[in-house]
Amino acid sequence: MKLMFVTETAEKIKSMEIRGAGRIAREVAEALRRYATEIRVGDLASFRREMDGAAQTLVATRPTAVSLPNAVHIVMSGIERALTLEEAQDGVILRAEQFIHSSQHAVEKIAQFGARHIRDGDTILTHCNSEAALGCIIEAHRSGKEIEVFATEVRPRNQGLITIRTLDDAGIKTNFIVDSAVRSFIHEVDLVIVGADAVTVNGAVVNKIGTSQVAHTAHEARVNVVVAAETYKFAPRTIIGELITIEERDGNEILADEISGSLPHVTVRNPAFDVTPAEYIDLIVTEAGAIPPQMAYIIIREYLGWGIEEFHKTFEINTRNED
Ligand code: RUB
Repeated sequence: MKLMFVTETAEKIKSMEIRGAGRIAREVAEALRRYATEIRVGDLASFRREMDGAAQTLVATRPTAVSLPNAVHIVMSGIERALTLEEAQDGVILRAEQFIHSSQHAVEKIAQFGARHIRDGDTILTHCNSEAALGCIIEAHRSGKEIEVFATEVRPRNQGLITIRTLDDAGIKTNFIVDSAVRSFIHEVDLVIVGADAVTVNGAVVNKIGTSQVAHTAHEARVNVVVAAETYKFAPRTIIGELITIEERDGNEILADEISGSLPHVTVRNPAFDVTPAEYIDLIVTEAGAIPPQMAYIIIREYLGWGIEEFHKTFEINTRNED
């Protein structure tokens, strides 16, 4: 009896009406909160079953942004320990509200910390549309620094358009360029700031396709690369070697079916994200402070509460169950 809005939220995430890793996480927490509030079940076991079903529907929408399973994990944690239906329900509602609030707070904190890395007179390049990255740029402008921005177009979904509208609304001088023009302009750029969909234990950053090219170009030109990422974008399961799945979307986002259909030897490939290795990243700004990418494990352990011993415990339990 999945309530409509859970499937609606899932559809909006799939179609990218709801997009951006932070927003996806908050909308998912809100969908679980509403589900827990409005669901009509008679006992604890049914509540757990229903909530698990809703969580699975939401997690299955897009595979890359780890903020999504992390948000679900945070909101659903404790549901197993609850002794009554009411306790389980209240717990989900409370954790969802807390997550949404702390996520908004994290974006504000990152804006303050990130803005300190922007100097008066800097030209910044950003790729895709990241509220965390834009927060830093807008905060630097708000605090009186004179800055200029290069924003990429972001093929195929043109998230760059959302970015330039936001920058324009803030009154920030902005240059709009095609993705392939980054190397032509990198010598006019002092700093690259991007967001993240996932940060792995070895400090690699998964973000919109093209980010690794931007970072590689910046590295070659000795331009610093800053990643703005809330702690819930760090990927705990990379500790045990799990890889981040890179979403590959429909080719018709790049080339209309009627054209590709007439080209039998052509396959359109459309990965939505890529991986930037830690060596091309100077700093990751989180709400807990700015860290070098090599310190990603500390964030996973201290802020998400997943140390390697957690996995040992899980494995022990699993092994015991199999005995
Ligand atoms: C969005 C994207 C953004 C990150 C971070 O990709 O790659 O850079 O999600 O964004 P898509 P934020 O448009 O495919 O969702 O800082 O807003 O969480």
